[in-house]
Amino acid sequence: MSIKLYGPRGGSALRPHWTLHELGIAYEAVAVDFKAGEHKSPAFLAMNPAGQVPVIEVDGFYLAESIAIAQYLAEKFNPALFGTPEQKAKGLQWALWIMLNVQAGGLSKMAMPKFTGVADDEGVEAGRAHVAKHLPILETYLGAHEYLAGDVFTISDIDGVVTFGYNAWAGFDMTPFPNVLAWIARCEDRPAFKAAKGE
Ligand SMILES: N[C@@H](CCC(=O)N[C@@H](CS)C(=O)NCC(=O)O)C(=O)O
Repeated sequence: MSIKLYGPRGGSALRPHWTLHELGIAYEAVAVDFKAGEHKSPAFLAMNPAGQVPVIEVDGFYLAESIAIAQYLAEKFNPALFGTPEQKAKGLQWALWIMLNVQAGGLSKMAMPKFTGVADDEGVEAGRAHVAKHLPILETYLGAHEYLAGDVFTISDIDGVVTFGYNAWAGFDMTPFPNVLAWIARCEDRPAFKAAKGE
């Protein structure tokens, strides 16, 4: 079987890198040259019309969107990484909640000036207020549960933890959220995370 993953070991593309390492599946990591506009080339757009990484290619099957890729890989190679149907559903509930309430309108808004080079103090403050409003909900949940699905690590923890990786650019102060920080540390301590990052 031939597996190629297009995209760096960071940002959204870290989700499928980490998932493949959790699954112990050998693959080829393919770098995409953003500066040369490779992600907008006809060859790349044929793989993903959205012109974004990550994209995975498995024996001629192409798939984009990091959460969809991670779900597909777990489904194909080891569904145990989902846990029970209830754990799978509960984990997905939280992974989606994090993406919709912490990333969208929050961390991504705070990080935008770092990517565009255009200052936007109002946008950064709105993003900060958005995260501050929602994060206590996750903090309370993780005070009672070790992982998003409950007591076991699942694919949803990969989805959720990678979202918080955007804080490297956003700079949201996480110190009032020790349960969230402990969960991130617990997940990032996994050998597969370190291997995915190339550490
Ligand atoms: N929702 C997508 C987001 C993918 C995404 O934003 N990729 C960025 C890099 S982290 C990208 O390719 N940006 C280039 C562009 O949008 O032109 C996913 O999770 O896969």
